[in-house]
Amino acid sequence: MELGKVHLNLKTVLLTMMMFKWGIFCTASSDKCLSAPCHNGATCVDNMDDYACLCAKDGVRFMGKNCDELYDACSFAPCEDCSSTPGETEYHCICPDGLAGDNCTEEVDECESNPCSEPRSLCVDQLNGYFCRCPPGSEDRTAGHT
Ligand SMILES: [Ca+2]
Repeated sequence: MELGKVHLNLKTVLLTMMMFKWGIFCTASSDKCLSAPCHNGATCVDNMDDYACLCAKDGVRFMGKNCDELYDACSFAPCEDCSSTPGETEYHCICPDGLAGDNCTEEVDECESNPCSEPRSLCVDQLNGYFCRCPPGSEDRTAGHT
């Protein structure tokens, strides 16, 4: 009784192994890469029931599921006004007035050029501008309120 059970289990294991070997348990979709869906030198990676294309990283760059669209760096850029050359990874943000930096995140210091003069010598930086005021403790003699 005990011996027969072990024998049956061994047969089941062997049969299962053979079925894998014959490809009975393999799904037809496991060879998605055979049709070479990836373009422009991309590498195809088989998933369970799909494929993924790893686009080539040298030369002209591509994107999209099949790496058949020219890379658009601006679609990943954090700025609204952007320019780029299709196929290249660099982008250029066109910043609104008063902002600067690669991603337009830096505020321009309009006071940097020391635009204020006596008596309103204190420059106060604003977004896209500045104003001049008197230093604390001094009187504004040009304001006309005497
Ligand atoms: Ca500013």
